[in-house]
Amino acid sequence: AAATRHRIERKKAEVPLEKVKHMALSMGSGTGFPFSAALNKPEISFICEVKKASPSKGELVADFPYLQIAGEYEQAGADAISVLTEPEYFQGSDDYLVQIKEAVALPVLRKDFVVDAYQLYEAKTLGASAVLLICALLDTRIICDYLAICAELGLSALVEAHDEREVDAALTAGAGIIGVNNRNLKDFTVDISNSIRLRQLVPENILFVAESGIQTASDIAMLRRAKVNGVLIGETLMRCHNKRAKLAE
Ligand code: IGP
Repeated sequence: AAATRHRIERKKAEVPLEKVKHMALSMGSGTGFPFSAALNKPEISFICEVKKASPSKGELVADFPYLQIAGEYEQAGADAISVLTEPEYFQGSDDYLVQIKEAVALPVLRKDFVVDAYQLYEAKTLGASAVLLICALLDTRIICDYLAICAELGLSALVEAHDEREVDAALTAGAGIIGVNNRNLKDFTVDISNSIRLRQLVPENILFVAESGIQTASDIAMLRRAKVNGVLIGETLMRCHNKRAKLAE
């Protein structure tokens, strides 16, 4: 988060907050909330992630044709695409998001560590339909403030929780979409039953996403039975050569 803060401070100096804010607000809230709509379906939705590297696994792929990957996800029937823009830990870039948004018709989630409202306006100007707000990084009051800004911009917010306390915080803040991360960000262990257990704490009118460590058709079947609205899959698909066949499993 410190590195991210440093980066945001520098960006702010390049493009002042007032300017990004003005640009974002003048884009209007658009037609509804396409990312939320992508999750609000009778069937389980797939959010497929474009990421080159992760802090737990290092570089996931040697070759990173991000536009081609996004196109394959779209063809395979993905409902939304998640793009890592965080440069320090995930080797992401805002550029990937801008280009992917241009190339596909699906709503795009900007995956970054949001620690400043600046990033919300910026996400809008980049073409994102949604942002990630992580309970472990942000006070409930701040999440609440950021949700209000997102609503004004027509951005959906995926509010990420990892345990009971964070799910409570997300609910208190007024989240419309809660994502439960199966990966423990402290020790990187992954446990899918985490999202299944926490699903029960979230009312049916709030969209629920299971995140991380999802690998097999039987994982999906389990999550479907637990009535999650969507799954967020990164590594498994990034490492898979036939993404279409994998998603059809
Ligand atoms: C995807 P996986 O295990 O399928 O690659 O996980 C996604 O959940 C993960 O990238 C993620 C993430 C995050 C990345 C979840 N929460 C917060 C960056 C920041």
